[in-house]
Amino acid sequence: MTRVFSGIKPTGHLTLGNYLGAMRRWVDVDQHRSDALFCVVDLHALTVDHDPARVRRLSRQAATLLLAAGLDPQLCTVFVQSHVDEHARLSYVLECVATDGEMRRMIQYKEKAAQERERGGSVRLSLLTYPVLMAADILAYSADEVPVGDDQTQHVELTRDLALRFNQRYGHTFVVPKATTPQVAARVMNLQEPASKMGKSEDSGSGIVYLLDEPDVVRKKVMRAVTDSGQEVVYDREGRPGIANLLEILAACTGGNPEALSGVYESYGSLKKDTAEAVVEILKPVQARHKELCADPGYVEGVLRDGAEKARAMARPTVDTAYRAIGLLEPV
Ligand code: AQP
Repeated sequence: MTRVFSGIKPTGHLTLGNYLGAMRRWVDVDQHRSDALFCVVDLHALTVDHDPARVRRLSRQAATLLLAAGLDPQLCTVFVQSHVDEHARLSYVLECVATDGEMRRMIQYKEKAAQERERGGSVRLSLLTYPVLMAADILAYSADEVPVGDDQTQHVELTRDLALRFNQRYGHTFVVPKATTPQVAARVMNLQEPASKMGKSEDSGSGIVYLLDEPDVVRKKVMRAVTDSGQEVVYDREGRPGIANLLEILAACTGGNPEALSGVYESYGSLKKDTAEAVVEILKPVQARHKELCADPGYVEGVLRDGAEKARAMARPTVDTAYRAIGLLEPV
C-alpha cells in the first residue's frame, strides 16, 4: 500500500490556503487510498522568533482542526512531530549528507531569512536546516508520496536528493518519495497581495482567510479582495492575478474549473459574492466539528497519544538502519 506523509506547521492560525492546497486532499483522498500519516510539525515552528505558549496553543488548535476537517484516526495516523524523537535523530544524520550550498538555495529560506533581517532580527540556524528536518519527517516513514501545496515542492525535491545520495553512499535505506500537488488551488494567493502566497504567519490578516473566521469576516475579506481596474472576468494568472485567485478559490470550493468559470461572470462583484459564499459553505462543517472537538479535549489528546505511539513504531526501524548504515555503533 502506498505510504503518504504530510505535515502542517503551527506558525499561525490555519488558512484557506492550507485547506485547499493540502488538508482537503488528505481528508478526501489520501487517508482512504493509502497508509497515511499527518503531523503537526511543531519543531518547524521554532525556526523563527516565537512565543512558546502560542506555539503550544497553535499546535493543539492545528491538531483539532485536522480532525475537524475530517481526518479519521481509524483510517490514518495523526500526531505531533515533537512527540516522536526519531525526527530529530534522523535529521542530524541527514545533515551529514546535505550541503551548506543546498540549504542556501532554498527559496523559502531566502524569503524568510530576508523577512527576519527586515524585522531587525537574526536568522536562526534552524531556519537554514529546516528542509533537512522536513526530509527526516518524510524519510523516517518510508513515504512514497508527499501531498503538498506548490510552495513545498522544492523541499520535497531536496528530500529526494538526500535519500538518493544516502542510499548510494551507505546502502539502500530510504524510499525516494515524490511530491503530489492539487490541480486547482495549489497556491492560494493573499487576497490583498495576489502576487504573494496566502501564508498563515503573515502579519496582516486582511488578505488571509482563516479556517476559523466567522462567515461575515470571510465575506468582508473576499469582497475587499484586490482586483484590478478592468471589468471583464478572465482567467489570466499573469495579467489578472487577483481575479485568477478568486476564480481558483471558487473552482476549488465548488469542484469546478477556473477557466470555465470565468465565462460565467459579468462583473467582479458577482464573482466575489459567489466566491465568498462558496468559502463560507466549505468552512461551515469544519467550524462546527471544531467546536464539538474543543468541548472534548480528552478525545484529541487520546488521538495524539495513540498516533505518536504508532508513528514511533513505524519510524524507529528505518532510523536505526540509517544509524548503522552511516557508521554509528549499535547501543550495547
Ligand atoms: N497559500 C497556500 N496555497 C496552497 N497550499 C498551501 N499550503 C500552505 N499555504 C498554501 C500548504 O499547506 C501545507 C501545510 O503548510 P505548512 O504549515 O507546512 O507551511 P507553509 O507551506 O510554509 O505554509 P504557510 O501557511 O505559508 O506557513 P508560514 O506562513 O509559517 O510559512 C503544505 O502542504 C503547504 O504547501
